[in-house]
Amino acid sequence: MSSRVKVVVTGAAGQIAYSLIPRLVDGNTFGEKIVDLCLVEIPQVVSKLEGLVMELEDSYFPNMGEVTYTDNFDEASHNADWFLLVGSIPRGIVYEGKKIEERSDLLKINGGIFVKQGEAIGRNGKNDAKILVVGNPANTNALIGKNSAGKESQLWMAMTMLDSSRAKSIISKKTGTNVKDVKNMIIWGNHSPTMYPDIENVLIDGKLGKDVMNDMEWVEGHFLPTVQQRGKAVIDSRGASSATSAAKAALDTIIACENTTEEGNSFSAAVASDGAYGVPEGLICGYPLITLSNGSVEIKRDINMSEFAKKKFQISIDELESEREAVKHLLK
Ligand code: NAX
Repeated sequence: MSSRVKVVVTGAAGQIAYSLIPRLVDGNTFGEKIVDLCLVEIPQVVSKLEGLVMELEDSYFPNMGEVTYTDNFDEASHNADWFLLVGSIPRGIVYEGKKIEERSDLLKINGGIFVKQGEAIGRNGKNDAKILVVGNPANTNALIGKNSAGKESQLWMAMTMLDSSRAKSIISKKTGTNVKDVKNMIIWGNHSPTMYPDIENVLIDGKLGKDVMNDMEWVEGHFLPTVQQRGKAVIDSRGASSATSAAKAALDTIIACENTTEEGNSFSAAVASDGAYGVPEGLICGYPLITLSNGSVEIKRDINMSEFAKKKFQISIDELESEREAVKHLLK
């Protein structure tokens, strides 16, 4: 295993990145490996990264390798092991005089970015590169990027770890269990309010959720809407989208991919469907994932879904299909 890892981060002057980047080099995420960072921003703000690099240098990170910054993604992408695609226009901000709240607007604005970035990753990234799309609409941005990259050996993911962590927190509060004992928290579908957080297959202190959390009124009336709308609730309160929790979720996704998954557990991210669980092929869909001891990341395939769960999941699959339809002109 290489003792160095190169990580490219887009949106590096944004609020998620400010919380994320220092923790990529603090020795917790990649262990003892030396981490080379390449930070990417748009030309209008790229100069701000000079200050961030100064702060990184001033922070005493023994595992930090070479740190560079650029507004040229193509240049940044050479031989990278990890791509954290955070850069995009977030919900809630005013863009060209209009407040961006609808997914359709986000799709339009952000879709184009991911064609170019995908092509560069396919051409220049390592053959076994892992790509985590955080920028919304994350699943469909990843679909566009993966399609443009055209390299099956690279793993494209869209982030649903934050949704999974939010769901774990609610369950832990409800049951008085520490979050670390809430496992196998699956987020099915899209990173959007249609996602289905699987309350039946989650393991709470080793017990199946369906045996512990059987108050369906609470599940439907509180649990599902709270997880599904949590992003909006944070925006309404902070006036900005989730940042430190999103950064932690990105780090947790990397850690989950870099380490073998323990028996019975899984982690959440959206990856391309190969038809698993009846999802149309190619859609970037939230699944339970496991990392095998040889390092490969796979969909966990032995989850039983109730009719209730399947119905909820289908709503999100339908949304992913309609998003794919909306960006079909960007797909090769
Ligand atoms: P910020 O607006 O603070 O930062 C975004 C940064 O991206 C800006 O500095 C901007 O200049 C840069 N950028 C835009 N286009 C770029 C490009 N083509 N190349 C490089 N950089 C580019 O947003 P922030 O709060 O950091 O959020 C970033 C994205 O994460 C948003 O799309 C947001 O919606 C999304 N989120 C995704 C979450 C998830 O769970 N998947 C949760 C949190 C967050 O809502």
